[in-house]
Amino acid sequence: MTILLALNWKMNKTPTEARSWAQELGEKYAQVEGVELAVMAPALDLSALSANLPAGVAFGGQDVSEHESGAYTGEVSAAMLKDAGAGYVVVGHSERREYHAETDAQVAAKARQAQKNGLIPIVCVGEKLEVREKSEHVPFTLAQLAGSLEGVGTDVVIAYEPVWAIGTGKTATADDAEELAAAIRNALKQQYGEKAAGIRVLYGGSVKPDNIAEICGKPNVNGALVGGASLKVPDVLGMQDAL
Ligand code: G2H
Repeated sequence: MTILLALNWKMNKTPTEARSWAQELGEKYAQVEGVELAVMAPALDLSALSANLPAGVAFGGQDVSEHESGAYTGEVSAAMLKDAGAGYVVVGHSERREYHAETDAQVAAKARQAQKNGLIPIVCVGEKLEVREKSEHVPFTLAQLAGSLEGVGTDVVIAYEPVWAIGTGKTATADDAEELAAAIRNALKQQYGEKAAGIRVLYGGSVKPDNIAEICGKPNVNGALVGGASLKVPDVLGMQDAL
């Protein structure tokens, strides 16, 4: 299965900065066999990415409305992302769940809306520190996954991101990542049967050039969702080379 290196810029980079970043990547980038690169950017940056990213590098949004269109001020629809050239969209990132009170049902509705419009949703799940400390991280994350995949088809990517490891510099060990990736893969098999085999399970949380190889080397981890280390092109190339 192709490894997916999904770069989550979060609320960073103006369209001008996005253009420079994409041009810099274009100057230095060479496709690595078996690795797919996708830039998950603020919606306003997508046209700069569309015009300047090197061929073969995908891009997408960081959130999408659960509604098709209409009176939802401030929202961005899946059709808009698709029309801008997006291939993917992140849904249910822990920052959306935490700061915008997104529920599993909403995350599932967003993922369904994305799929309906030809986008691949990257559905994020993962536990907070207090859950991990009670050793309830596996059942918690699987319950979140089940709720977030209600009615969602197999054209989906799952990202396991333990909240305590996000942007903190604390990385889960590769074995921690594998424990959950394996549990998620099992749950996917139960939900989708044979078709689950094609679903990529990513790990996210303080991934960088010096830890990506070990994490993505685990049998059930098929890539990474990377925040902080995605902002500079040399770090991205370093991660790609390490794979
Ligand atoms: C987790 C990750 C990207 P970071 O949110 O989604 O961010 O790599 O900065 O921990």
